[in-house]
Amino acid sequence: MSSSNPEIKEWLTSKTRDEVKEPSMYQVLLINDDYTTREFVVEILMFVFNKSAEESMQIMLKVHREGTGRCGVYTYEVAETKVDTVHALAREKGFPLKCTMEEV
Ligand code: TYC
Repeated sequence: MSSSNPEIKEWLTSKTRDEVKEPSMYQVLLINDDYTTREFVVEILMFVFNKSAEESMQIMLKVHREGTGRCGVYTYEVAETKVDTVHALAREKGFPLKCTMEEV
């Protein structure tokens, strides 16, 4: 901060505050259902959410047992794209798989 003028100093400070504000983050959740196959859910977790085979299996089983589970945390646009991709791939295969996003 080089200015000694308090007004300029305040303007520079508030400008800096605005610029460093972190983006809101969103968790993407898978929802359990009785029709989507376990194999398809594992494939979704591996190829859409970049999880290992082992982690995908663990997340799928958690969703299967508890009703929902977190696939990842992303910025708004990335989370929205992942949700749309899951729904598009599921629709293509005739599965009712649902996915949601919520701010964390
Ligand atoms: N419950 C499904 C079955 O038994 C598997 C499943 C897991 C479906 C997770 C959806 O998000 C899901 N075939």
